[in-house]
Amino acid sequence: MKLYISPRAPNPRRVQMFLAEKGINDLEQIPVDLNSGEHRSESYRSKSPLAKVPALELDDGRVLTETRAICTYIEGLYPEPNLMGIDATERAFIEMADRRVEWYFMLPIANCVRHTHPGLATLEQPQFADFGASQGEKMLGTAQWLDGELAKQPWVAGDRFTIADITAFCTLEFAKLMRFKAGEAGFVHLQAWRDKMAGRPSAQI
Ligand SMILES: N[C@@H](CCC(=O)N[C@@H](CS)C(=O)NCC(=O)O)C(=O)O
Repeated sequence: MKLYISPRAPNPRRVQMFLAEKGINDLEQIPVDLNSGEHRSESYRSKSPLAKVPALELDDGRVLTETRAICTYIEGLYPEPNLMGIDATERAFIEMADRRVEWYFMLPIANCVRHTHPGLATLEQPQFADFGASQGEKMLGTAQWLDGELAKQPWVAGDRFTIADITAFCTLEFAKLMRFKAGEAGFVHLQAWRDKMAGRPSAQI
């Protein structure tokens, strides 16, 4: 299998952290240069038609995209340590937390960065600065919610480390591009959790 990634991009990083947590370190990783538009090339689009990373090319040539789908596949192949839930109930609650983070935290942060940061102008055209700024405000509501969750439980989805922590951590690290730091914004529990996450070997990627 081959994993197509992009250094510093949050979604590939989610898969890279997921692999690291599973102790998988022999999967071939192929960098795709987003700045030069390599992901829009015909050859990359033949693998990922919507021109997105990450993408996982299977040994039979089929290609999986979408971070959660790739992680679901890896979890199936390498069940330990379990990161996505061991039974129907746990799987559903972890997925709920992960999707909340993805849709209501990662998406507005990505929109804010993509529409306001000059470095992202090559990816996002046209950039709508006002829309970006409003998305930056909107994500504060989710940060507040996350801060409350982490005040009462050690991890994003509850009492153990899961894929939802990986999604939230990669999102928060990406939010540095919009100069957001949880502690400075008053979210002390979110900051403490982020600092704990930053100490994991998988976070060094
Ligand atoms: N929903 C997708 C999102 C993938 C995505 O947006 N990837 C970004 C990098 S983090 C990308 O490929 N951006 C290139 C572009 O938008 O042109 C997933 O979960 O993998």
